[in-house]
Amino acid sequence: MIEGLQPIVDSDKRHEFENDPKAFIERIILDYVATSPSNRLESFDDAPIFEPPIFGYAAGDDPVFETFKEVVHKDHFTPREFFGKYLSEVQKIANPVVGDISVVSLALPYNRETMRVNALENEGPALRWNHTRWKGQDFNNELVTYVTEVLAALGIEAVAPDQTPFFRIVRPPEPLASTWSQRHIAYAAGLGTFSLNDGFITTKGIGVRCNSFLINVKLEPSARRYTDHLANCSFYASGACGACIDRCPGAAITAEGHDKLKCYQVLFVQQKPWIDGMHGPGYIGDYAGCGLCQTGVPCATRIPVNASPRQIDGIG
Ligand code: B12
Ligand code: SF4
Ligand code: SF4
Repeated sequence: MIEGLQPIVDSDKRHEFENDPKAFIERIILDYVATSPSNRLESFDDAPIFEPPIFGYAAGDDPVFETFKEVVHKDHFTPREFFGKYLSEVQKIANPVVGDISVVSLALPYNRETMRVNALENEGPALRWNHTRWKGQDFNNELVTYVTEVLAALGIEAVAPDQTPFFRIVRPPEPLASTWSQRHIAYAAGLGTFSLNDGFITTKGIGVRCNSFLINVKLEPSARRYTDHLANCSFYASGACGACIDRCPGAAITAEGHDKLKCYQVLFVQQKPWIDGMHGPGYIGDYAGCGLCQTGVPCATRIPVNASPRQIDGIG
């Protein structure tokens, strides 16, 4: 706990947390995902947006976070940098003494029917995928806010980096990136690897959205059960596949990888007619959401069989 904070504590819940912090965190998140009306597609029979998430953990001082300044962006924060900045600039604690920090990462699988209907599309996203993109991210934001508030009420400091003013998406003309890349965080926390199309493949597949928060408590890190950052993709693991190349309506994916600028053009220009109502009413958000490379592909809902994840802990 941070020096100088005055928690208002529910002692039973605090005890439950101290007894098994991971079990407590997972329980409150799974309950929220199961019961929150915000995790519902109200235009689609109130179906859940997300299935129950999977969880991964990383130590805040894992050296892999330093490497993200090179492989993501020079301004990408380490967990310790973020926590320190949050405590001093948001909580206004002078010279905070921060002890152990852990990273909690979640991957929330899309509802199976959403995956099915988007797989039937070839030029732009299904309406249900579009609602999932925007309402799903609203839910993700609400979820981490809820979790950090529950923890704060127990006197445990926690923060979701992408909900702070320090989070920033880096946009063109700079290469697209951010100061807290959820997929790199998920990689560090053992949840999966990247792929030919840059998408993140977990044991629940590539059809997931990622989320994370930091907590001022030591938690046992998860093993990284892969040899490198591309191991879950068949294209790199065995030379097979490449199915996402044909799925992309904008030729943004080739054997050389994912062209982010082309993808950005598809989202904001090529698929604008979807937002303008040319493919039926009801599309919402700043862009329609595409995701064709994440549906109708062998990695959509699992690690594909001919990828070769192996148990090598701590490599990365
Ligand atoms: C900017 C952004 C975009 C940009 C750029 C995407 C990109 N590849 O970075 C654009 C507009 C193109 C985009 C498109 C989409 N996005 Co987007 N986007 C983001 C955002 C806001 C930041 C991403 C970021 O920081 N990228 C950093 C760069 C550097 O990542 P990168 O180039 O992929 O990283 C490579 C290097 O690091 C390299 N590498 C080299 N050496 C090493 C060594 C190591 C150890 C490692 C780990 C890596 C590595 O490997 C990586 C893969 O090639 C995140 C939200 C967030 N806060 O994270 C969502 C996010 C990435 N988007 C998401 C989604 C779903 C989409 C879309 C489907 C649209 C939609 N419906 O939302 C498409 C899919 C595009 C695709 N094929 O991946 C999801 C991804 C889910 C998943 N399973 O992968 C995220 C995580 C949002 C979320 N909360 O879940 N997005
Ligand atoms: S469709 Fe195939 S090549 Fe593309 S990301 Fe998935 S496993 Fe890799
Ligand atoms: S999100 Fe759409 S445009 Fe972008 S790479 Fe995937 S299929 Fe192509």
